[in-house]
Amino acid sequence: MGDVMLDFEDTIARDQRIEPRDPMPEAYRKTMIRQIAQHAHSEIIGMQPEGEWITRAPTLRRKAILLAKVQDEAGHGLYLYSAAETLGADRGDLTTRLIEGRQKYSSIFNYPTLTFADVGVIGWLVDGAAICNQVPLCRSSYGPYGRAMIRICKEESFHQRQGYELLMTMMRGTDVQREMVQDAVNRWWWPSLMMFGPPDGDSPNTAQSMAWKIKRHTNDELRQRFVDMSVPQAVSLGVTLPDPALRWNEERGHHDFGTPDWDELKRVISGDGPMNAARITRRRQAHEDGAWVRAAAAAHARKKAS
Ligand code: FAQ
Repeated sequence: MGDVMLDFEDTIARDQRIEPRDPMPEAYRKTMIRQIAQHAHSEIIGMQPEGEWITRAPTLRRKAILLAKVQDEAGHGLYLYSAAETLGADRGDLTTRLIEGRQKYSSIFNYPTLTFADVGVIGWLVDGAAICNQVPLCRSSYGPYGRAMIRICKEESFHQRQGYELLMTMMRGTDVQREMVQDAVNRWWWPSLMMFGPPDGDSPNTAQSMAWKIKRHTNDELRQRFVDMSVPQAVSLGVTLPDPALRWNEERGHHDFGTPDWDELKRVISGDGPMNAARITRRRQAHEDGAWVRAAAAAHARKKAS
């Protein structure tokens, strides 16, 4: 066991990847499964808020773009479940944990999408925050996770740009369209900041995950990076970010900003957000609807093996 730990620590110290068959401490394996599963569930549940607008997209072009984006999120979920399987997790078990409320997914997907402007704002802010968080994860110490993240980030970048382009189009439209965009920004800004997790002083996992080089930056560092990145984009778009405390701090070389409502984050994480119940009910229903496909695939596999 001593040697196992030494090999592992040495690989981490040399900034090399841990691969599925490499020795690893049980706590590292558990942490990786937790983070990857939460991430996979987020991609799958994350199809719902925008998916609700596929049948109501304003043009054929917007509908085709939205369909492709939502399908990409499904693909991300599948790569990530595969990455979790390399650590010995069982995909069926992970899904059961999700639909029984025993495993988390990102708080952001528990807010409603009220107008089509929400589709643009999710692309701009939610995919923007996801990229900010996930680009450093391409260098995460667990090989299959880091490699999955490279492709995911490329697709998320495209998603972010399509959201921004949709919003630019709406901002060039009518007063009502501009109001829709501003209203969506007002509703999604603070939940987007919460995607980065609790503040560093209140994050039980950050120190160990940084030591293991799973996470490369703390939650607060990435949140700051996201704010700094979003402010000039908001100016170009012509929208106001709903934070009276937001201002450039010359000394720090960063924007100062207000404090998110951390009690709201705790409520949403613990299942008490505006759309938690609806999201899980829908996921459970989809899982039940797919039972015949899983049974058919298993029967086919048995037949081929015999
Ligand atoms: N919501 O000690 P920390 C996307 C949990 S994908 C819910 O800071 P950690 C693509 C956390 O799991 C979005 N739970 O934990 C898309 C931990 O749980 P525990 C998802 C949260 O792991 C776009 C506890 O609180 N992205 O958006 C949240 O070091 C558009 C304590 O927190 C990822 O999953 C939260 N916001 O850091 C799809 C990225 N924050 O230990 C569709 C990978 C924290 O009680 C449309 N994950 N928790 O079981 C990560 O980078 C990290 O896991 C963090 C949390 C940063 C999320």
